[in-house]
Amino acid sequence: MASKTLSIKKNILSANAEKADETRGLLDNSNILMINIMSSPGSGKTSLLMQTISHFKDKYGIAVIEGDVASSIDADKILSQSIPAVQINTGGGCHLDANMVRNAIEKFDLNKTDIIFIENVGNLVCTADFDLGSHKNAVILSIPEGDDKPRKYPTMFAEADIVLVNKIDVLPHFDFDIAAFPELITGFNPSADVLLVSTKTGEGMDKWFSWIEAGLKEKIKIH
Ligand SMILES: Nc1nc2c(ncn2[C@@H]2O[C@H](COP(=O)(O)OP(=O)(O)O)[C@@H](O)[C@H]2O)c(=O)[nH]1
Ligand SMILES: [Mg+2]
Repeated sequence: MASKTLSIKKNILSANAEKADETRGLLDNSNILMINIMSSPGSGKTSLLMQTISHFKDKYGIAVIEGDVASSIDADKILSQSIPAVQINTGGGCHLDANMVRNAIEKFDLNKTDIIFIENVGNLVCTADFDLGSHKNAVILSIPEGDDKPRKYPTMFAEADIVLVNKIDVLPHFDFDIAAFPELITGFNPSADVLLVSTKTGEGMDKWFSWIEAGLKEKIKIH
């Protein structure tokens, strides 16, 4: 029975990976960078996106895919900045998959798009298992969640291209060992960048913006 379950999971993941690769090809042909943002609920994904859109919207074509179990609260926030946004409701599912993302992408005008951000469903468990066709994975951990989360949810942090430690403004109120944190991440994932940010005060956000622009340049060089 266990081996049957394993083989079904393998089939689902390989069909998903195929669709994700096809999507990456489509985006590469259109010179679009797609960034998948993952974290637990409340760590600051939508806040990060709102600041990022304000910073870049006059310079780049931005589109956003919002994933949540229910509601269109986050897509409505993005739409308030006059940016194209598609809300996906998983109806209980804990992650987005490559098919859902592809259907959402079809709704955007790709000729007017340079960057697509995905706000994945909030949790640190299952989102990282599913390739969505993105080029980069950004994982947010906020200070109140505690510095032990990478050890409890290692897959998420192992899949990250960048780890953003958000809510750095509230650091004095929590026992979060910020000095040891970059080394902890390096242990899981030597190539991940670690940035300390606050979407509230703007601290560190310039480095996040530079990281995005480096990703755009890297894409143009490759294709
Ligand atoms: N103090 C502080 N609060 C923040 C920061 N970023 C987000 N928040 C707050 O955290 C809560 C959840 O943020 P949200 O962006 O909705 O998180 P999401 O669920 O990951 O999309 C909101 O009340 C935000 O105002 C930050 O850098 N500092
Ligand atoms: Mg959100």
